[in-house]
Amino acid sequence: MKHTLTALALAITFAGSTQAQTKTPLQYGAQTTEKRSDDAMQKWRSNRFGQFIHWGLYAIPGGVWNGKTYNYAAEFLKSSARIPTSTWDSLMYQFNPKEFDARAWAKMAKNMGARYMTITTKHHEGFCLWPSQYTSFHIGNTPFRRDILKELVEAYNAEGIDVNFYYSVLDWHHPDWRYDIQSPADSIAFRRFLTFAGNQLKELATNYPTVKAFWFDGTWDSSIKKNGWWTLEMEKMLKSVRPGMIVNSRLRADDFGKRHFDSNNQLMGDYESGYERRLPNAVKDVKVTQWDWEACMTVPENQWGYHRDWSVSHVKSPLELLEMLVHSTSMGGNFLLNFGPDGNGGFRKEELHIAKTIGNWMQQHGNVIWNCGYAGWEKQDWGYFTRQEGSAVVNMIVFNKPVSGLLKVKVPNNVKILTARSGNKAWKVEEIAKNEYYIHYTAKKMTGPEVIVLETEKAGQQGDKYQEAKT
Ligand code: H79
Repeated sequence: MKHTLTALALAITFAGSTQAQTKTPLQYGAQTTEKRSDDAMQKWRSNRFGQFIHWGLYAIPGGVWNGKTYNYAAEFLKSSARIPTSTWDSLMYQFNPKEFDARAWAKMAKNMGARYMTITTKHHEGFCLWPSQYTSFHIGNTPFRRDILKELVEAYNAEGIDVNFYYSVLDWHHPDWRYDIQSPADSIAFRRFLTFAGNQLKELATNYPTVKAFWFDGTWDSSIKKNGWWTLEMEKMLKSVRPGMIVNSRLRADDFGKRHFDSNNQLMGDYESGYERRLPNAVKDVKVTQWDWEACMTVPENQWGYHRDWSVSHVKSPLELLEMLVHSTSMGGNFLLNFGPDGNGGFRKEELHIAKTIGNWMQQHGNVIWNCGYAGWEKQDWGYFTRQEGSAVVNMIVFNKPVSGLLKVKVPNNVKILTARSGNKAWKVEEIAKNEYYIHYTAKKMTGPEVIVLETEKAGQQGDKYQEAKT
């Protein structure tokens, strides 16, 4: 039956390529076909820069078990070192992060320029950073006891930073979790599991009323793909408990188990969350500017939770990460930069250095990031454009200065550049061809990514000043 349905869906989708109006009927597909324009979504979008925090029991071993270092992601240590669940779970009796100071974390994020923070309320290990009434595997039963989630929400909100909740549906602790449904017994167990997860989600949305968004993970297994109805039910439930709630596309599966984008190619959830440790190509992938999206990024190649040894892969520099933030903004997306505090609640020195360096730049230039997005202008080699929606001002963020000092800018038809400035320094603007300019960027040396602000004007139709070549 399922195959027949899939074949039917394929046939309809195929036919749809010639007859655009033919759609696969879906019960659990996308709920809207456009970007959300309500205040909550506009706020999420305007934040642009977020701090991701992965914190759980995995921070204690930090990738090392019985003297052996496992180089795969620290939060996967239970799986990499094949540690039995009862052994792993007993790490909770060691969880006592004496240095933890929610207000210090929030200040660091604020100084970095982050406008939102996404925290792992529960990662794949199943350990909860809040005292959940639906499991005993939570922070309240550790020596630390304090409600870490509550302290974080209060401290970040006090700094004016929105807090979003990461929640892994995949759960290595819960006995009813299934990777697939292969028997009636699996089906019954998994139903109990979905009820458990639904209860926890409702508990989070109810008890932490300022939560702005849910960031779902661990939703790629067949068990979830066969229960697309549940992913829609969760989206609806969270939005009814908290109007304005935002959910990522990773939660969702449709009637056919299609994820992120439904069988009619419509984005499910409120924004696309498929960009993990990579960014859309700034030239080839401009289609992403049509919907909301967010990229999440690690500092080393693939470590989210705290790992003691960062020597085995490239560790990104503050400048590389800053360029990724600008790149994301220029394509209308958010950038979520990950931090993995250690078992004591402290950040490693590399992370502190990144936060400080990006923060120094953001304090001067944050206004080309926050509230900004895709400018609609053709990408050039020297860097990126951003623009506040509807504004006549376009920002250039220059990362690579050409040896000529001439920065090429191509404008859309009937747009004229009036001035180009960095602070109170004006750069010469020279029109060189139809819809093409040079900005004479004569600065002797760059000390960081330079911001040049272009004042533009809508021009009338241009005459025949520029002749087209006949070839
Ligand atoms: O939270 C971070 C990661 O821990 C999480 N998502 C980000 C945001 C993540 N979960 N899984 N993955 C990323 C990738 C999964 C890789 C796997 Fe495997 C492939 C899991 C099972 C097969 C590698 C090989 C790990 C175990 C076996």
